[in-house]
Parts: sequence; C-alpha cells; structure tokens
Amino acid sequence: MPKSITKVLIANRGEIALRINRACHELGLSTVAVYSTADADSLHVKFADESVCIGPPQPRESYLNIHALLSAAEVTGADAVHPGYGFLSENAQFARACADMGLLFIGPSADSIQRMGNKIQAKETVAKAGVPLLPSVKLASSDGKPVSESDVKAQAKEMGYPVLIKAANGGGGRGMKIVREESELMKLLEIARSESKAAFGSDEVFIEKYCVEPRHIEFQILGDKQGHLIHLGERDCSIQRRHQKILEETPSPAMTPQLREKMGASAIAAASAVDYATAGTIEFLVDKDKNYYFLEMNTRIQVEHPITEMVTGVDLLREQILTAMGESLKIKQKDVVMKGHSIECRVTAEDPKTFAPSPGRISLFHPPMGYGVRLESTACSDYFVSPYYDSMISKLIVHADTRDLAIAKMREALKEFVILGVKTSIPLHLKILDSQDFREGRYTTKFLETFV
Ligand code: MV4
Repeated sequence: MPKSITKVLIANRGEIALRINRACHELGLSTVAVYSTADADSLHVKFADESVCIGPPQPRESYLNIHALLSAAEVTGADAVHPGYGFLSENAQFARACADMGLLFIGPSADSIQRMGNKIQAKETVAKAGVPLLPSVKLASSDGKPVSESDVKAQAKEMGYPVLIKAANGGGGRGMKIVREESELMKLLEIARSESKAAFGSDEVFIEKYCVEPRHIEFQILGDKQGHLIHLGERDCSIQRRHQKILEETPSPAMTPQLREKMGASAIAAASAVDYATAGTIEFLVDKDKNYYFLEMNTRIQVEHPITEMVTGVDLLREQILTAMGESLKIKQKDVVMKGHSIECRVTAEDPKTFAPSPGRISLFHPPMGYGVRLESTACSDYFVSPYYDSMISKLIVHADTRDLAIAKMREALKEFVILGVKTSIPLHLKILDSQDFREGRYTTKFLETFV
C-alpha cells in the first residue's frame, strides 16, 4: 500500500545527512534536519528546509536520543524518518517507535533489523536459504542447554585451529578473539563472554573457523515491498584498519563474472530469507581459493554506496526512498550492468601515520573537481571538525573506464584536494594508490597492517 509522504526527518549528521537531503529535494519532499549544539553551523542544517536542535554534543544525548528525535518529528509534522548509517540506523527499537507513531521509517522493518542483528540467528536463517557459511562450533543445543567443555573442544579440534570467537550481538568486528590452540580456548571464551556482556548487553558468543587473510567483499541489495530483490554487484572493502574502511572499490579485482553470478545469487537468497524490502548489504569473506562465506547483513545504506551508484547508474538513495513509499522497483536484474570502475577514499581528519584524530578548524578547503570526480562532504572552509564524532569529513569518489584510469584519476584528485588547518588521511591514500600490491589488485584485509 503506497504511503504518500511530504516531509522527511533526517536523523543523522555529516555528509550522509546532506546526501539524504539532496535525494529528498530531488523527489519534491521537504526536509527537517536535526542537530546537536556542536553542529549548529553545519551544512546539513543550512541546506534542510527546517531544523531542530536535539541536544548537547554527546551522541547519547542527541543523535542517539530516540525521544528527542521523535519529538522533533512531532513538532515539525514530519511523516517519515531517514536514519542514515551509524547512530540509530540499525536499532530495531527506533524503527518500531517510528512505525508506532505513524512515521514511515526509510529502512527495513524492525523485524528484519532484529532478525539480522543477532549473528547466530542471521547465520541460521541464511543457512536455510543455502548460503555458504564458515564452519562453526555449536555452544548450545537447540533447547538452549550449554554444550559440555569436552564437546566444545572436540568440535573445535575437528574444525582445526585457529578459530575465532565472535559476539552474537556485536558486529563490525568488535570483540572478536582469535584462538590459536586448545589450551587458550576456554579462557578466551570466558573473556569474550564478559566483554560482550559489557559492550552489547548479552554474553552470547559463537565460534567460527578462522579464515586467514581473506578479502572482504560485500554485495549491494535493493528490494521493494512487492517482493522484488536485485543485487547491484560487489564492493571490495578489504583496505581497512581496525575495522574502519579506508578505501573501497568496485568491481573487486578478485571478481570474475562466474563468481559474481554465484555470490549475487547467494546475496539475494540471504536477503530474501528475511523478506528484505529496501537497500541493504550482504557481507562475505572470500578466501585465497575464491571460496566465499556469508558474514553478516547490514540493514542500512552504507558509507561506500556511491561507488555502486557510479558503476551501475542507479541512485540508491532515490530507490531507497521510493521503495519505502511503496513504489515497485523499476530496475530488473538483467538491466543491472556494471560499467567502468569506481574507487572511494574516506578522507578523515586524522594523522595519516598515527591515525590520531585531528579535530579543529579548517581554514581552507578546496575540493577537487572534474569529469568523473565526485565529492560527498560535510566540510568546507571555516568548518570546525568536532572531537565528538567520527573523523570522516569527506568521501572522494572517482569513476573511469578502467581500474588503472580510476587510480590515476584518484591520485590527481587527491593531489588537488587542499585541506588546511587539520591533518588529513590524504597522504595515506596516495601511499596506498602508489603501492605495487594495490596497483596489481593483490590485497586482503591484512594489507594495511603490513603497510603502514
Ligand atoms: C572473520 C575473519 C576471519 N575468519 N571471521 C571482521 C568484521 C566482522 N564483520 C567479521 N570480521 C571478520 N570475520 C572468520 N571466521 C576476519 C574478519 C576480519 C575482517 C572482515 C572484514 C573486513 C575486515 C576485516 C579485518 C579483520 C578481520
């Protein structure tokens, strides 16, 4: 049933708030920005039609404050909410609260978020749909009884060390523990349980076979409320540090048309298993023999979505909003063609060697411009980079016919990108682009560890 909306509350800040604002205006929708007192002068406030201050700088008091956000929607008469990424974007309680207030949540249902939020449940759900998983150790029987210590050890031994302990309610790699031999297993399990309890409010953990030096390749999914699901190819996100992505590209240098066909079908099967009806991402690990395994599903629009837009020509924000409103997807799988190559560099206000945050005022901001160059940025001259939030200030995206040309275009764009007043990651991006291994597409999630 189509829901007509006129005003969207953007429950986020930074470049993604600007991206959502633009997409809404292009669709003739008006917008409400929310901001903390630290963001009063931000571009996302200036460009929205209305704005509401929702609290002090600390995220918990503002961008994570469900009550303040819902009040802002009420006083402005917004009829929809876009959560962006991070903050409350994968919070089932927030999605449910919006729905209960009659606000259209531009994202998955609370139910879909919940079903994918628990990684054990997510794995069970997609396994039934035939999606390949890494072998794992059963820690509890189906009625919830814990499996005995000797049985856990026997299972881990059969799988072979190293194994990896993960928090069921974690995600993004937080709280993972590598176990190299049996003698460490029980001790590390206990530590992982108590850390998970403290960080995620649940001591539920699971054990997987550890995949050594994988690539991290994710598939973009798009669904509608009529039950259509398509994929828009992959993004290679292996260049990361401490689970923060630094550079992403599509197509992946490791991809082949046959592998894309198989992984794309698995991605659709995984999304279909939770009746997914919006934009989302299925994360996989790919090992050196090109075996692939489902990791987790991200039920949000992601930071790196622009590279997919550049090669497919599909405006993901527009499609996400239209499908949320109940329109059916106009694009069919056979119409999705990946053209050329796209790379994104996440430019952060950080020391490029130590990665220490470098907050402060940007005195001069000169963005690169030109054919095939795109910038998604919250920064500008005289912008103050706040210490309260993520240090990413711009995403620089290029598109060219070939990977070599995209690398050349990115190098030039980075060199023309002038940001004075704070340290930035630009020198690190240039160093990555200049490395022989990167240029040959030979890299895994270990790349930056051995490089910086
Ligand atoms: C793994 C793995 C190796 N083996 N699981 C990190 C993020 C979270 N989604 C899962 N992650 C990993 N899971 C097994 N069984 C290696 C990683 C991993 C990783 C994954 C994606 C991107 C970067 C990464 C960096 C280090 C480890």
